Amino acid sequence: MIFHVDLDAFFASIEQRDNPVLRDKPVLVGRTDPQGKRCFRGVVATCSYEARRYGISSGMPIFQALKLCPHAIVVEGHFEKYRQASQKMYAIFDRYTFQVEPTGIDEAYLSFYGFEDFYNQDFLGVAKQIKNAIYDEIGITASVGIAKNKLVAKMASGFQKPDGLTLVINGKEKEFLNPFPIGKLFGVGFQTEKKLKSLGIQTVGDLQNKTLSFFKNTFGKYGETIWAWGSGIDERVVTPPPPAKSVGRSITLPSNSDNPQYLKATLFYLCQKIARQLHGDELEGRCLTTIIRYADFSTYSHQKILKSPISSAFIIYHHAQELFDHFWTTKKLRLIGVRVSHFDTQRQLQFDFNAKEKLPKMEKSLEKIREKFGFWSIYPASLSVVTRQEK
Ligand code: TTP
Ligand code: MG
Repeated sequence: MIFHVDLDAFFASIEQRDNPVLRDKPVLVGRTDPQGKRCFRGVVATCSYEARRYGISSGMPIFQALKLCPHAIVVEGHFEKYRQASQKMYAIFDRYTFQVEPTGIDEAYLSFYGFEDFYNQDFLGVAKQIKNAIYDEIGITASVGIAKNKLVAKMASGFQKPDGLTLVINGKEKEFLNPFPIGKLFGVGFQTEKKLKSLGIQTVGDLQNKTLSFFKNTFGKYGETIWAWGSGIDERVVTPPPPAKSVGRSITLPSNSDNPQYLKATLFYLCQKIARQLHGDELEGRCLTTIIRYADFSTYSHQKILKSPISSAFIIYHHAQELFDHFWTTKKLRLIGVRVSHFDTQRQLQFDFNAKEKLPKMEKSLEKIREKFGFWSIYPASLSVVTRQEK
């Protein structure tokens, strides 16, 4: 089975969570840039479900929204909070399956193929647990759609929003999609909707009554996909993203600066952010890069290859600062960044030699392994020099 999980009115729900005055009220969140620095109050990024009752939706100019609902409360977004909530959501998913495909800051596909016995086929139960965990740990509601493929799961998660839970039983995909207006079918944009309607196709059911060749002839390859999706057929698999190749952070300074103290404090701040992610993802990197952009936009990056992989904020900062001191010309900067890359794929186990009482036990275990597989089957890395000569 596949789940599609989508947080409800995400940005607005977080604002309502943190400010009781906003609860149960029509709330509009102004568009925020991803760094959370400036808020564009011109357009609605999202709005609470109380506001949606007035016909307000994402992307609508705020002045227009306020005409529909004059008592709506407009708030600025707080991107850092949304990022944290999103991270928590993904951490919850990881507890239930490792097959997670993120599709946005507040939504993802989760695959449970291979987990049928593990969860006793009780996917409604799993979905309820995930919804409860999101509510308890993040403080907002989510909607979940469950189906045998991505398309139907996605349509199901939106079916009973907010706080929805919809399971489409195997074999009932076509029936479930039948009544949806054609414009609501995932993959159908505004232009296609117009064209489909002009052909007399108002609902997904109307699409299902047409043949595949009709769609192929009218829309080409895209038509095949739309026809298949409308018929509840979707072969796409849930694909987790490839592992990160680097972890980096940069910041455009609020105003250009040549104050070394301030610049280094910013550098240290970035290193702490990077370390948090590296620790969370259990990564260590051997290459450190600093990026500096001067007021005239000229940009330089400098790299340093390290003897051993690093993930600690203090050590990242130690090397970043060294590079920075070496290359910065003391002219004003507008951007500063740090990146750690070249991750170690094989992490070495560290024996804790300080725990002396454990040593005899550990050595006895080593001896047992050697009795069975020979001395060189297991040895401290420091012996590799010997092995090269003796083996
Ligand atoms: P969505 O999941 O599309 O919307 P939503 O969570 O607000 O509402 P729903 O209950 O229908 O899922 O997007 C997630 C967040 O992304 C949303 O809260 C705000 C942001 N966003 C924008 O900034 N601009 C946009 O145009 C859209 C659609 C979303
Ligand atoms: Mg959402």
